[in-house]
Amino acid sequence: MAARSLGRGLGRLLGRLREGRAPRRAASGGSGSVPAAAPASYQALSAQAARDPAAFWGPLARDSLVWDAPYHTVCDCDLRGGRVGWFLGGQLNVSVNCLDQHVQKSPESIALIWERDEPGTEVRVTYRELLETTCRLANTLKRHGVRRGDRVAIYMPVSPLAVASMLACARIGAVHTVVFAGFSAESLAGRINDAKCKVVITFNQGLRGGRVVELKKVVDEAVKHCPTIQHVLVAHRTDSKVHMGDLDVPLEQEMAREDPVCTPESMGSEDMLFLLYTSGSTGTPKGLVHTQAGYLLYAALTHRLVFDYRPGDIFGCVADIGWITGHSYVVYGPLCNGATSVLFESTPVYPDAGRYWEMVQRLRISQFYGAPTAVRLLLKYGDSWVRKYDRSSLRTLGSVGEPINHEAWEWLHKVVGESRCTLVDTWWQTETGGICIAPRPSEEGAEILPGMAMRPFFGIIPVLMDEEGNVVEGCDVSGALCLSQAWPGMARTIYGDHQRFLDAYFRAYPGYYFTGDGALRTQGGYYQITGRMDDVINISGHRLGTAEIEDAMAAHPAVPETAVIGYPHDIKGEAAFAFIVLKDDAGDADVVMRELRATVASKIAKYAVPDQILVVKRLPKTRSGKVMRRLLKKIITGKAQDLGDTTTLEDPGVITEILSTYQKHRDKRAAAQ
Ligand code: 7RM
Repeated sequence: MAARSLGRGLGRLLGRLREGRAPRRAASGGSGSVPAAAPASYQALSAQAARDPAAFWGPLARDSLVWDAPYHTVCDCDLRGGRVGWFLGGQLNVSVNCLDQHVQKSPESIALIWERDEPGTEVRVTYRELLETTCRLANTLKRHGVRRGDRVAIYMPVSPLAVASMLACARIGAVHTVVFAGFSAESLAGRINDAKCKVVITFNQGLRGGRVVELKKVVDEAVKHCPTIQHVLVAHRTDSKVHMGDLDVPLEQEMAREDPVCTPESMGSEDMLFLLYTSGSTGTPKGLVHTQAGYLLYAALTHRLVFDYRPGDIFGCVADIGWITGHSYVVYGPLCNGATSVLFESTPVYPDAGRYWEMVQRLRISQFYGAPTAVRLLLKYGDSWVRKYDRSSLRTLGSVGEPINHEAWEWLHKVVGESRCTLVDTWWQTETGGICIAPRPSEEGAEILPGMAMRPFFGIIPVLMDEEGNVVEGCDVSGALCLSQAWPGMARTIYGDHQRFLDAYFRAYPGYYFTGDGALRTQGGYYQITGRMDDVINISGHRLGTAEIEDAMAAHPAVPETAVIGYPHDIKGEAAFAFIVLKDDAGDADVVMRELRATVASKIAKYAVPDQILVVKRLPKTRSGKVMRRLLKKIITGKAQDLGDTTTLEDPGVITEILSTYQKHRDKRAAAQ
């Protein structure tokens, strides 16, 4: 179901954007450009959203969301002060928008297809069923003391109950914080404590790639250190009986006793909807706050227009709900649009490398949205795993989370999409709430260039900055990517630390939101993201601060100093390289390294474990004692002959020392392969 009747003029324009893209031209590989013969709808809308955001977003919000009370002010934003507010005075409930409005019209339409780990055992959930489950869960939360404004942690893999948990929080005005179920007990505890959660919802166990994941055990370990937790609600994914302690509540049993109806709380547009933790270049992960109306509208509209979602489509985003992609494009965007959303529990290679495409064939998926890291992995297995299955249902392919290299883009486009599907490389962040730069929407049939996010969404105004903080104009230029105008989906603050929010995003370039990424503006005014400019790395699409890995390793008594650097990796996109200094009495270095790997896995998560660890005598430091990671990066990426300015080094001799240690390490690794 598309958004309800859109504002008259806008509705017509947006309608034109979706309709009659008749000769569905394949995205050109950069060579022959496709003429943009269509009406100037994308440009007209972009111009309007830039010129008068209130006139653009106001009618859209009014007409495409279900409100309890109308807003009186569309937009009260001042990026100079980091102040963002949308649809002030308005009242609504997000779960009503995602469930009740569709149940009223077509209760038996399918909301979710749970693609379980075991292929061929998918479960379909109708909008009516999902509403009922959500209400029972909401009532269970209430019975266990959860009130409007309270925080609830969700430590669950992708599943209908996880989605119902999110929506149940939304229904009663509680704030969810989903923690990716691959995070360690310590990471989970850190997030629960920062958010002061009252309740955590989990499963006895998870199943992924045929393996059992002991979720409840991780939660048990975490909540020992979480004084605010009053209850642990435990659902069952497997038959295994887990130990139930004082805090534990059997979820399904409790839900069965509850009323399947729950009156929704009427929430203010700017009340908190959820917190989601993400890594920055310094400190512990930050809990970004997203609010109700603006977030929902932005997720729903981008879902509809970037992916060309149409009623009846089966939307397949394979992201985990522990990341923002899962929030916006597995749950909130698709459900607000009344779509059928696929919940993918498994891995791209289980039981074999054909899993995605076998699923596409079996479920008749129309849009497939995934991460480049999986594409790079799958293309190594060869084309036959793809060609074996019928992909004729696919219309749009999407990529997210990290830059997509040329080879992966071409493979996805030509082999998976048979050069027939539109491929959208979508750039956005936890902070932005939804897609900000992507090849669609656009003028009808407009060209798509490989490896490029390309066009800003409506209301997104990208600006490039040079090192002095001046705006860089023109084409074929690069700079720090900033956005100069507020949009409804953006995060409002960092939970409990608004100053950190201002410092992280609004201080470097006053009056602008700074993304942390660098970008290139090409001929034609397209944007290509070049990567992070800070100490954030991206391992298999998982965002991680190098400082977090360093902090975890610093817990080891034999390791006084570390420096972690990201470097390019064939499949993961980036991997972590750790330089460590050992104490004189550290003992066997191999033992220490093994312990360090285990420490990082238990303090953060397995994916955060460095691929390479190198013992050095000392780190390159400035006279004021700062580690010059820039130089280490040059060394491990083979650019040691071009180190740039090294005059601030306390002792320039350290470079030759580390370089020779590194070269020995590299040669040894090469010989071992
Ligand atoms: C959605 C998501 C955000 C960071 C971002 C970038 C990188 C994301 C792309 C990309 C190049 C893309 N949220 N990134 N998408 N880089 N092209 N299409 O990933 O908060 O977890 O990460 O990811 O560096 O700042 S996130």
